Amino acid sequence: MFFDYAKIFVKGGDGGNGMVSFRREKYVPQGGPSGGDGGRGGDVVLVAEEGLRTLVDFRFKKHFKAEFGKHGGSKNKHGADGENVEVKVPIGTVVKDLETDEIIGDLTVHGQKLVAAKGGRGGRGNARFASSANRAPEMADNGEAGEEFQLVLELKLLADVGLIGFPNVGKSSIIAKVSAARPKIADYHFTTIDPNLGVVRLADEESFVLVDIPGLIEGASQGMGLGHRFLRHVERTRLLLHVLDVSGSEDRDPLEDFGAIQKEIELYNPRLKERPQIIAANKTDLTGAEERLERLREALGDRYEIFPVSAVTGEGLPELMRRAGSLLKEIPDLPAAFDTEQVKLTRFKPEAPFTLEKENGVWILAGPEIQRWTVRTNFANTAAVARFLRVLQKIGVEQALRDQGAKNGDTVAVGAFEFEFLDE
Ligand SMILES: Nc1nc2c(ncn2[C@@H]2O[C@H](COP(=O)(O)OP(=O)(O)OP(=O)(O)O)[C@@H](O)[C@H]2O)c(=O)[nH]1
Ligand SMILES: [Mg+2]
Repeated sequence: MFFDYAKIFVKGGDGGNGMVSFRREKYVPQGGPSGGDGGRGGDVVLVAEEGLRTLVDFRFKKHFKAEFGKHGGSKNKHGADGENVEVKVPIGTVVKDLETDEIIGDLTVHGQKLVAAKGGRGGRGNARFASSANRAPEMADNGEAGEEFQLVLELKLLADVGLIGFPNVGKSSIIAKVSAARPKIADYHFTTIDPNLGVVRLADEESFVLVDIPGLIEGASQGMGLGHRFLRHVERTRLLLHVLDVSGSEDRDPLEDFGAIQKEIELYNPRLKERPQIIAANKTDLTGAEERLERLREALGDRYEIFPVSAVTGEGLPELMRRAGSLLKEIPDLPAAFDTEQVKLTRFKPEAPFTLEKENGVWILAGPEIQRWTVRTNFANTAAVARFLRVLQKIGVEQALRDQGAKNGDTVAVGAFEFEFLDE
């Protein structure tokens, strides 16, 4: 099985900070708190799109960041939320966390969405902190940072177009010219033993998978020259690209070649007769090609589209690939083309609220939840710090310190912030 891979970086937008401000009223030196909340950062969302066939576009764009939330304003003005960013991926894309190799999701249906990186929550403005005990709170939250991940996208490649033909007609040379595939090319038969896949990129969000099938010979349908093994690959493609050598370089007649291969694929599976097929008349750079091409056109031109090409000069290949791409849009997917075996959609694992380790006599407190609170807290503000310490107590930090043997007066470090553990 062949896979297409891409590594991408996703980051949700940071949340906007909450605002500290007070209403200004006539004759009242300081009115009530009126600092607005910060906006939410946008999410990065992966969306399954049926028009896409490969991950080739991610070779050109790998970073996806959603917009940040705006800061809260005075007069209770809520900061605007950041916009989400949608990233289109082909159906069948499996998404993994690069670090843990854990499957985060599997996009199997058109339009299915997966939030790959959540935006941070906006910080609360000081208006939200007002209480009967404190009518003029001086504190506000900072916005949370958006999540960020390195992701691996993985897609089982299913060939759309199969290159078929006799050995040595130039199938591997063609795939090497139109894709990043680098198969062995040589002037002898059966150079290719295993099929090669190549991704042909036509434009943004338009690509297809081409497979270079080993050469077929007469008797292939009977298993000659590993015919069965190779013909199985032919069966799985939606469009056949029949490569003929019109230079006569091997003293063979392209028209006879064509008939012979047609016969073999039909014998192998009669339904292959209905599979759409176009012809690449290759090696047009050699002398004598013109005349054979003419005869081919006379014999088959009304039934098949014939594209004169040269895998050596590259001439004619762009037109041929564009035509294959446009034909594919009209050809339905093969019913058996997609494996039914699917990975179940898994969610992000709930994270442990914090980690606690002792290093050089100092307790180091870390973890995503702690991280979020350190970002939100303005450590220059006593009220905010007091709340931060209450949060630590609530999520069980105090208990954990006690359980792990922390003593009165021990130093606990959270990022750049340090405090003393007082166990009473
Ligand atoms: N002049 C010329 N030579 C070509 C062209 N295409 C392929 N060749 C030559 O033909 C020979 C066979 O090419 P391959 O691409 O290996 O042919 P293949 O169809 O993959 O062959 P198998 O893997 O054996 O089935 C090589 O020597 C190529 O350099 C062409 O357009 N013009
Ligand atoms: Mg080959």
